[in-house]
Amino acid sequence: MISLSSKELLETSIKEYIIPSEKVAHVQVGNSLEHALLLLTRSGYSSIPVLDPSFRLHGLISSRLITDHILGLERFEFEKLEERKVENVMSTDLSTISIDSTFKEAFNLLIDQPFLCVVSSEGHFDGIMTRRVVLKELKKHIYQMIHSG
Ligand code: 4BW
Repeated sequence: MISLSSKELLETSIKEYIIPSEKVAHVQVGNSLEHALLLLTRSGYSSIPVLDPSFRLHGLISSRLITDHILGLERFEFEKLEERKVENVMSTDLSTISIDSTFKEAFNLLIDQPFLCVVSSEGHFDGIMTRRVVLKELKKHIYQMIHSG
């Protein structure tokens, strides 16, 4: 196996590490909060992308954002789950990377976020890069350094 130096690893493209869009659980613009909550619960993920039919990224929706939104003064207003759409509640404040980004760029951003959306310059959603993938690669790299040193 070819062993990369730490500098080489940081400069590696993220291309081979991304989870492709077809494997990413997501909701579509226009979906109700109820649909999003069902998908979040079934998939087990706490936050997922909101896309349109052309696979353009609009934001992220999470169980936390949904429960906060339906929380009334003394009760959960469950009727809002059916009435409201994901685009009214999703977060749009997100950092994205491109498929040509380096491991180093992703690594820095993944310190504060569990995953990053990979988006092309035309706004097409290509997939996600997760913290887990980065940790796995770092673990492999550290073990290789220990065993070669
Ligand atoms: O259903 C799950 N399957 C597996 N294999 N692992 C899971 C699952 N749910 C959670 N996990 C684990 C992962 O290690 O818990 C971590 C935190 O999950 P999260 O954030 O809070 O739901 C997971 O870490 P990760 O793989 O580094 O993923 C980071 C975040 O990326 C997840 C989730 O918001 C998003 N994500 C990951 N894979 C996804 C996805 N979103 C949609 N579709 C996917 N395939």
